[in-house]
Amino acid sequence: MDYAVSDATGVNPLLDGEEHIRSWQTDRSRAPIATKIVVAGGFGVGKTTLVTAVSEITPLQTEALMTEASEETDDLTATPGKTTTTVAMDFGRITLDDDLVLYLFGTPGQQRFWFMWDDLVRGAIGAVVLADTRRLKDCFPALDYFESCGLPYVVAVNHFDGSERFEPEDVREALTIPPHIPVMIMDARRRISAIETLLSLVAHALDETPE
Ligand SMILES: Nc1nc2c(ncn2[C@@H]2O[C@H](COP(=O)(O)OP(=O)(O)OP(=O)(O)O)[C@@H](O)[C@H]2O)c(=O)[nH]1
Ligand SMILES: [Mg+2]
Repeated sequence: MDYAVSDATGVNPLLDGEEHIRSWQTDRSRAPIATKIVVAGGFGVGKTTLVTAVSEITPLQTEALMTEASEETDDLTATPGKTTTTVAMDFGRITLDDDLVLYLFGTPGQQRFWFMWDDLVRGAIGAVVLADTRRLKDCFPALDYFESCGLPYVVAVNHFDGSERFEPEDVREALTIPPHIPVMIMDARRRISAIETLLSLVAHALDETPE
């Protein structure tokens, strides 16, 4: 099933956020389907950035300031501008094609908060695993987690400025991702790029769901 990024009136709901939300809330003829999606990946890979970029509501964030105390455990070499980290979850919402509402749950990246994941994935239709090609191995725990619990997932490489560009097939090979799982290169800061990733996950989750 394809979900277009516009509605029947020709108004693009993803760009006209406030107006769209108003009509969405008052139109009684519609029965939108609500689904839950998890955004996972290693520390500082851009999970909070993605949820913030696409959310049509002010995203719920649980960011805590990082201090020198975590210098030993939290490697900031790839993201020197990062000053906070997610300690519980990110939460946002996006409506696609007027009848599909995605509730986005971003996981915390630091290993010491992984106990949250079992709660965050409950009821989800699928997950986006974000990866950074400079530290690919950081996404292995997320890949293993979703493989072991059987949740459909896609792999999205969040391309950071200045890092080497790779083709999706190179990333697939490096991570040994099976052929049926979508792998894409995106930019978590760009709304349209992040939405494309979410659409790909929804399509993949529908393919994986038994009739
Ligand atoms: N250049 C560039 N910077 C990015 C991109 N995505 C995120 N960032 C920056 O990278 C840093 C990490 O982003 P976050 O969104 O906090 O990462 P996170 O995965 O939520 O981190 P944790 O919750 O701490 O695991 C931030 O300083 C962002 O501004 C990107 O695509 N390109
Ligand atoms: Mg975060």
